[in-house]
Amino acid sequence: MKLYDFPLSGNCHKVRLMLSLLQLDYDLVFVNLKEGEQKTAAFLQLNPLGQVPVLIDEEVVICDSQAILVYLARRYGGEQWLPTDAKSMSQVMKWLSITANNIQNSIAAARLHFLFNIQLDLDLAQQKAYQILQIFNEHLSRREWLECSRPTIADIACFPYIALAPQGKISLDAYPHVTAWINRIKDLPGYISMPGIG
Ligand SMILES: N[C@@H](CCC(=O)N[C@@H](CS)C(=O)NCC(=O)O)C(=O)O
Repeated sequence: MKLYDFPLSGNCHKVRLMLSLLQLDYDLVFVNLKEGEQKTAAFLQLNPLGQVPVLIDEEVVICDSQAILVYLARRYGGEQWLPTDAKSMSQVMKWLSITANNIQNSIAAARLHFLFNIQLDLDLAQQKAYQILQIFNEHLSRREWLECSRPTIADIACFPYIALAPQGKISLDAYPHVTAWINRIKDLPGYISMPGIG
């Protein structure tokens, strides 16, 4: 397998973490986002959206971190990481949508502003970030994992940008159930970190 990657990307880290938890071998291909390598003709052949991560597994090319997690879980993870019964699968998928929308547009957006000087409505991003953290904290006050009483790709998909929240000047201090969940993920066998996650 080959992962087109940028080290500071939380979306790429979801995939690196999943590959490690599944103990899968792969090659990393560095895509220099700062130099615009993701917009070259060659890369756009892989992902017309011009974004990392992209995973290639033999003849299969997958873009979008959530889609890649679904692929890895189904292809290599058995029932553990993405269960196939209708209720459990829909519960896991809900969190994939939440991370791609609510987390990306709030917590991840604030981080982009401070780390890469991206101009955006910071007040709105931070306000939405605290709303979503409150929802996670309440949800995790009653369970250890987001769904299914065990780690699934729901947890892996939501983890990086929440753990990276302090880089967007969003404090996790008021969310003890979220920080306990972060620590449980860090304790998983095969866990790997990335720059910005302590
Ligand atoms: N929905 C996509 C978003 C991917 C994304 O935003 N990738 C960023 C890095 S985290 C990127 O490649 N940005 C460069 C660009 O948009 O030009 C996913 O989950 O993979």
